[in-house]
Amino acid sequence: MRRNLSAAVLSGVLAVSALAGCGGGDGDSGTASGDDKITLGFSQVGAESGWRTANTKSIQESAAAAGIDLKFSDAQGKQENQISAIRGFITQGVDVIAFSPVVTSGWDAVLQEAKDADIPVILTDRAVDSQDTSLYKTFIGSDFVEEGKKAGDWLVKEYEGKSEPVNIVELQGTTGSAPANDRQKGFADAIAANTNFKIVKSQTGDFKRADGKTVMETFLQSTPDIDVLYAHNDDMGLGAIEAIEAAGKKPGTDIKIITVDAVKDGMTALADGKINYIVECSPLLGPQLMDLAKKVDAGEEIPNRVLTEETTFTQEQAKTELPNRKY
Ligand code: GYE
Repeated sequence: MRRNLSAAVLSGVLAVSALAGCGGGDGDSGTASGDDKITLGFSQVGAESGWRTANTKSIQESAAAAGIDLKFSDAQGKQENQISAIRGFITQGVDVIAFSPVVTSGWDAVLQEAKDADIPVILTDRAVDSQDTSLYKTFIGSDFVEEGKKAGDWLVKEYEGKSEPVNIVELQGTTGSAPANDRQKGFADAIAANTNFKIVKSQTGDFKRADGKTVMETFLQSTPDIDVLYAHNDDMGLGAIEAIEAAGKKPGTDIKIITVDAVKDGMTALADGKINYIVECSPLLGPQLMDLAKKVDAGEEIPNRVLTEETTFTQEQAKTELPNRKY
């Protein structure tokens, strides 16, 4: 945009921003080069799930709509790739860095490097365990403990008044990731008072459909009397459905299934009766992220936590919602 302005206007704008720059903080470094387009470096986890694909699309489309120059990097599920992507963004001198940390720990050093370079960082979707919260400006995303709790609350209601044993198997998300840790905790807390509920197996399926299938196969072989599957995302649940059907059982009936995300494929299985309940987790974080990036770049105050609003779906609700589902 700046390129279309006359030289006179341009120098005026530069003078103002130079003055503003005297106050320190996070002025738009792009301004100094005569281009006021914000450059946002974004390091994505990978493409492990339908949720992730929808999240990537949301970020790319919203950046284009907001006139933000997005440098997008796919870490293919590896923390070391994310760390080098962030270091690359620092070297390039982007205005803002955002990333979705694959795991919670091990970020202090690279976040300190970004801070030393005066580049604000926005955590997107997943949290880090850094004690020093000044290493990032804000965290935008869901409350994963709450999601796990909603899953557990539904199960408690489902078996209300019944005292027979309920054998639960759990497919965890990526080991060490915030959603896996928190969805496990929220669920365990919610069912804790029900002494007849037992989590008989709990293993990671890395948020992937293929892994959900293979891990469920081993669960079915070792544990004949599974009543419930709690999967930390739809994709693992959908993979597990294939394993359950191959074992001659009826998903949703012989084994009750609860998942998290509510992507279209999950909602379809829910409407078809193969899943019993889904806790929504919205991947559509792009518009809010662009808004926050602009504000942080302008040195404006932003809240240190931006929470995503979400709901839950029963089979009946899924039938109504499915035609409107955007992802
Ligand atoms: O639930 C899962 C994805 O971090 C909230 O990551 C995200 C999770 C999401 O792979 O499907």
